[in-house]
Amino acid sequence: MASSSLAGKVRKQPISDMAAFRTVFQKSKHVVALTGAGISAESGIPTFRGAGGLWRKYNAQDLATPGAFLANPSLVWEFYSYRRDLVLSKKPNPAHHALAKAEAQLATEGRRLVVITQNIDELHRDAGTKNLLELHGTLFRTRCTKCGDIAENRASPICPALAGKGAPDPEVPDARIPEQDLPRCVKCAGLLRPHVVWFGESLDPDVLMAAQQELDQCDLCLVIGTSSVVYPAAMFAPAVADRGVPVAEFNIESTPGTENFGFHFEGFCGSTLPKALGV
Ligand code: BJW
Ligand code: ZN
Repeated sequence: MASSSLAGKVRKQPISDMAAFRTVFQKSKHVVALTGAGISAESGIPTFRGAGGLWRKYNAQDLATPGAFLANPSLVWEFYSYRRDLVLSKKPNPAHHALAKAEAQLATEGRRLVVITQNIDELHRDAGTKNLLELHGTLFRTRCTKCGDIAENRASPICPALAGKGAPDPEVPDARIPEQDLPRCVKCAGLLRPHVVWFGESLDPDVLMAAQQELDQCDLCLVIGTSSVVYPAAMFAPAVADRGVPVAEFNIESTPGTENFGFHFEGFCGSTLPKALGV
């Protein structure tokens, strides 16, 4: 294993030895898989950053803020309405299935695999993952901005005014839907918003605590398809590595987290992950 000096610390370069990883995996009793947008890329869902991260002329991360919703709820609803419809037409891919199969297989041996995802597309659930923590919420729940009611919602369109709206092409004009015609609460008629976690908002403390417990107890961590730049998720795997637990990254490129991890498997996770998990 090669070493490098970085900011005064001697770091080992991650290795991509699948046989060595398999040995670690077979001995592990409690595996945490931390996933991001890259795991759904092969299902046809754009990632948040990079080439797929533009919707019309906007960066996805500029729309995923409470300020953007306050300033222009119509625009933000168009963005989420588009993504809801897109996701409803997509299916889990071999990487989602590999995690679900591995979870079921490990369970028969008294071992545990849990998925902690930053994704809001529910594709892990669709693949059959049971041990699932969704850090950033889901596209298919709404929350009332007035009374706080949280409700499941898979309607397409979510309201008549959003029918046919939300096209991603840069030349499409914003729909400028009046607020009273946007999704409204059935209990109090307040304006609904997607029940997701935007920048500057706190994560659900119960979900965060449950994730922390899994991370504290795991003896192997997989980091799959995330750019590892959004906190608090970005600090989870480095903290696990700091306590000497093996961490394996699956990504098409290096990330700011890579140098912290023992294994790095470069490539499409729909190919690398099933091999790594032997499913
Ligand atoms: C493949 C592949 C293939 C492609 N196979 N791989 C500490 C320091 C600095 C800042 C902060 C900090 N703590 C908090 C902050 C502020 C902020 C933050 O992190 N900012 C950073 C950007 C600097 N965090 C927050 O505000 C969080 N709240 C919080 O911490 O509250 C307390 C607090 C607030 C403020 C200050 C301090 C404390 C909330 C974060 C919520 C993030 N929400 C979003 C939107 C959700 C709804 C929606 O989707 O619309 O979540 S942002 C967006 O990023 C989304 C994603 O879940 C998240 C992570 O993105 P992800 O999944 O990594 O996707 P990409 O696109 O970035 O990467 C894809 C990867 O896949 C790439 O690496 C590709 O290479 C790879 N890939 N195809 C394998 N086939
Ligand atoms: Zn309400």
